[in-house]
Amino acid sequence: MKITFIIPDMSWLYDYKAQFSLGLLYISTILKEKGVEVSFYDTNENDLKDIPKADVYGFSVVFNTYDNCVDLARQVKELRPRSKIIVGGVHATLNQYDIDPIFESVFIGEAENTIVKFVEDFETGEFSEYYIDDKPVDLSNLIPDRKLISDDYIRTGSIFTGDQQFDDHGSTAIMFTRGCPYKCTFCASPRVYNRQIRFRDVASIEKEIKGIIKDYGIRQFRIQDDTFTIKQDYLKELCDMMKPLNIFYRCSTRVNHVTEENIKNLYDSGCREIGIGIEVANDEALKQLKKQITVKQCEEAIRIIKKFDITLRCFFMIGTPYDTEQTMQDNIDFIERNDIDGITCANFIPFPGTEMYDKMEDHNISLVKKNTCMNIAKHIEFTPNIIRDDISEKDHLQIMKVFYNYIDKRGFIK
Ligand code: B12
Ligand code: SF4
Repeated sequence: MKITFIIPDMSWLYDYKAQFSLGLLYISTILKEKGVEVSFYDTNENDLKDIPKADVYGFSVVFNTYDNCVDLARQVKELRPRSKIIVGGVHATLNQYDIDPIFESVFIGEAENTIVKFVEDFETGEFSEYYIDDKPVDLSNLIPDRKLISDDYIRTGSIFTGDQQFDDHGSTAIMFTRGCPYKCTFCASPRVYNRQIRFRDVASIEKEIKGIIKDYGIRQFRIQDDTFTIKQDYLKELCDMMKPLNIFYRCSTRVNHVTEENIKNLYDSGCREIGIGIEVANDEALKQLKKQITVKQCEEAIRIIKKFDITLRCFFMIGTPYDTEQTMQDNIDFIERNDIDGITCANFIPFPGTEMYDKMEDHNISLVKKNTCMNIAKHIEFTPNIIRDDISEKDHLQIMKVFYNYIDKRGFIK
């Protein structure tokens, strides 16, 4: 059996190759173990009509890539009518009842187990419409085989703010956990992982990191986890393992898991950049987003992190139904009074399957626009993605612009 995963348009990202989907690598690793021939076809660089023949074409979808994937899937079906087209990923999982029939099999949730069932079904020719993960995947010995894709999707340049480099051999992405126990109303994670977090064995992570150093000479890592800093004893064990490896990494943490002890452990084991999700520097708006943090906690976390030689990036989100002129000004004041090295600002999209999408009316949203503004970047026209009950789109945009103009002036928008 031959399966080709198709990489859709990701031109809105600065460097889409920089973080190739680990999810696809994980399932490709299992497929290879089962004797399947796996390849990737990148439509950002190649014309779809030149796609090599395969028995199965696969797409990994998030909300933002879904429409393009449907388009591509239709074109592939015309070119290769006898091939099977399958889909998986976060958006397929969350929006499972509204997936275009061009996708003949839809994978719901983690797919390391279900993809094996699919391979078995390929032998008989009897496929299911849905492949649903009915038990969590055993993470103990799961290591993605990076050799399945060419070096330039694995090895990227600097992952640190200001293009800092701590080593000359590039960087790569890695994950230590899956899931998150929190319930932020704008995030897909609570539905994808049912608010359960699972931790990989530290020994398996050590094997993966040592393998990357040996095979690629890479010593800089982007740790992609949602909340791996959540469990103190796990974090300690992990950091103790990483300390002697002479690596450098960036990661994210929730501010309520920032303690001096945690940050010291992170720093000593090579952490040189931390991202924290502030979202909005206003307690009432944070409460509405169910972020379960306060502005005071954010400032305390910043104070602790800045005791170390660690670059600090703060993530903000505008375009929500809770934006007011006051919250925009609160964001600005927050940035002015804290020692922050980098800002990333997201434009809120209510993803299907999140609380804010499912309970739109409770969150003051009357409509989610069809063509979404996926990112805040100079090359993308900036608009809110929702129509609010209380104010016009024009007024909402005016409010968002207060913060947008400020971060633009500060040089935080590329
Ligand atoms: C790391 C990460 C990134 C990285 C890497 C993205 C990537 N390509 O993997 C970067 C920074 C590039 C990124 C970018 C974006 N991201 Co992001 N990202 C994540 C994060 C934190 C982890 C993803 C991950 O690696 N998970 C671990 C792997 C093992 O899981 P997985 O990818 O879901 O794959 C498993 C299954 O889904 C399934 N599967 C996946 N694909 C397929 C395909 C087939 C055929 C099959 C059979 C199975 C299958 O099998 C895999 C193994 O079990 C998630 C949050 C989360 N925890 O999921 C957000 C998340 C996926 N991102 C999100 C978004 C919105 C984006 C952006 C659109 C942001 C933007 N505005 O630019 C872009 C889109 C880029 C893209 N095309 O993917 C949203 C998606 C929401 C949604 N409903 O779709 C999430 C859920 C966060 C959130 N806000 O809720 N992201
Ligand atoms: S935003 Fe972060 S903390 Fe909140 S549910 Fe999502 S992954 Fe968890």
